[in-house]
Amino acid sequence: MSLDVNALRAQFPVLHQAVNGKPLVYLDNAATTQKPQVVIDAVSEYYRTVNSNVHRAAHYLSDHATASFEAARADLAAFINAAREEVILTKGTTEGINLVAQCLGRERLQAGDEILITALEHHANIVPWQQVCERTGATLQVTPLREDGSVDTDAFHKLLSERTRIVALSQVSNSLGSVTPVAELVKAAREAGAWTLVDGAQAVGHYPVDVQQIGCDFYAFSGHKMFGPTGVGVLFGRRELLDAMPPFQTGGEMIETVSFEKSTWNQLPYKFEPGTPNIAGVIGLGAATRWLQQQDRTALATHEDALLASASEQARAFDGLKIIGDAATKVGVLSFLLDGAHPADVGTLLDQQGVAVRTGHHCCMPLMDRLGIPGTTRASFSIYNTLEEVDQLFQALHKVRSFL
Ligand code: C6P
Repeated sequence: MSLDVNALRAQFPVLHQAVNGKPLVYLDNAATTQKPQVVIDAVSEYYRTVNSNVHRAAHYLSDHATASFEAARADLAAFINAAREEVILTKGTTEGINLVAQCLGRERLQAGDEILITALEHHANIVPWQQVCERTGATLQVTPLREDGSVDTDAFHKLLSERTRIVALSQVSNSLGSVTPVAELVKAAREAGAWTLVDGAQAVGHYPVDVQQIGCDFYAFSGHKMFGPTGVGVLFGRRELLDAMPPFQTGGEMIETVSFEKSTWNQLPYKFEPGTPNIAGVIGLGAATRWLQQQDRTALATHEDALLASASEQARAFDGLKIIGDAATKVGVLSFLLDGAHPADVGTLLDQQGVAVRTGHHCCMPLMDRLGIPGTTRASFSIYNTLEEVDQLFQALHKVRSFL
């Protein structure tokens, strides 16, 4: 069944506006996706009807808020095929990775150990591991990319050794769109005896994710990249590992008992959820999850593939445009450079025509260094974008070229 994109777009209020006097063409979906009305309603409904704290239920409102909050966790668990107590509610991908780096990396690694990442990682999947290395004496190994911007899996297998204790990989690159075969690499890493973390920030909004099928120990993602609110996300972790790890932050909620002499920790997942959580955000993310599950995911993926195929074809035919990252398997992202133009200027001139893109290093400075470029202009697509919008991007780019 083909997708009714207009019916889908009608559910996203923010898309229906003019920007700089032009209809908005929102192509910055890798930074954050827009929110459907059901998510906006779920957040405002919580504040309008049951606002109260969770897990402290001595009254009706708190009971209801707790039920909605925990229902969201159950939906998120089903969404990625995990057990409920393995779903830690976080602020987002960044916090999830920091949690693992701090509670596993810093605790268990020592000099001589290695952490293996790839050259296309976002800063969120580099800097926390660098910190682990600084504190423990471990070293960071970086898998290079092939010419087309995909992870060089042969090099990965060569870098993997008995010294590798942690492997941390993005499933989808935010700056190039390359898809990494994480299940294959995770399997090899586990056979080598390493713990594995997958950064799913750019994957969850594009296709179904099954952490059992990937086989990873940890999987981190952000709600705002899958049509949910900002400031909320998930860290999936294998129960036995989470059980064995010390807490991340301490305070209320995450304890079982506290005395002035000693404290003991709450059961999973609460051991890793100190303080009052982002209750409205979690409830909104639950609504986003249910909404996404109700869509025809195959039709959405086919539509997104068509958007990227059209964008790539027009990019290849565009004089003076160089695509940065042309891997055979890509989702959602067209990164490029225009001859003689700085990406920031291209972004500004596109914005003047109502086209929203991101420019710069996309929080991947080491990758840009390796590519020898200051950054790119990045158009990133989502399910509600249309083929006409892809055409509008290129019409706007023709104007940009004539201005420059
Ligand atoms: N990338 C982008 O424009 P947070 O900020 O915690 O929700 O997500 C961090 C993050 C981690 N990994 C990857 C692969 C990401 O793409 C991101 C966020 C955005 O590309 C904002 S920098």
